[in-house]
Amino acid sequence: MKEAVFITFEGPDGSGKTTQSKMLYEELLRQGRPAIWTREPGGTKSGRKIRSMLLDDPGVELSPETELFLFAADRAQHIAEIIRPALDAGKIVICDRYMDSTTAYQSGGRGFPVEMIVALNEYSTGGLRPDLTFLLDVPSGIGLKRAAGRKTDKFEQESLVFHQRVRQKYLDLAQSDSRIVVLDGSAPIKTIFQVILTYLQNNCSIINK
Ligand code: Z5A
Repeated sequence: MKEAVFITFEGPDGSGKTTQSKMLYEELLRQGRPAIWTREPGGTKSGRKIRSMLLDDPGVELSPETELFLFAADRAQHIAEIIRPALDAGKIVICDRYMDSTTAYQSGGRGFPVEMIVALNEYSTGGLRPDLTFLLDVPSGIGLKRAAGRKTDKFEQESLVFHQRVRQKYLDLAQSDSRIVVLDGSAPIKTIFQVILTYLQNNCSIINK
């Protein structure tokens, strides 16, 4: 496997991506590795404005096409401003959601043709793919229940069927791409993190044994 320096975390709502990606980031810092943690949408200043439009601005209605292009725009800026410079500076980049989210939500969830999404992802990322992706898989009901305790955003208000299609698209992606490692997101937090550490210790050199 190519050395993992660009690692993404993916999964349905409430699957534990933020929890696990931040734990990995903190472990890397603890071990003295140069690392950054970032997320999509909203990893840049302009991205935070885009995030608000996409997720929780009550006065904004977006067509599915506009939504799709805003996610792509957020990502293009995120790469230009944060991800590429960090990778060029030799840092490990941990990113909470990236291009697979667009495939899962806008193709799986919204129903855009997958070939078009793959082409848009390719264009908006300039071909920058993660070296490794951890997919936290949870049954849709569990993820939504975890997310329900907080202020809900536009996606969390979608139907259970929408979220089941998102989950299935993620699993289809994982089947077709060995970059994606599927983890049981319904296991306890510490257990999942141990699986991540063991995977990294066995497959790349960014974590000490
Ligand atoms: N979206 C899109 O459509 N297209 C795109 O291209 C992109 C995104 C990039 C972004 O919201 C929304 O945008 C997202 C997809 C869409 N849909 N939604 N909603 P976001 O990133 O801000 O929201 P999210 O991804 O859904 O994050 P989240 O709800 O915060 O979930 P999470 O990061 O996977 O989970 P968490 O914050 O780590 O944990 C949630 C709660 O569960 C928390 O209380 C934890 O303590 C608890 N938790 C975590 N792990 C466990 C375990 N293992 N057991 C028990 N409890 C746990």
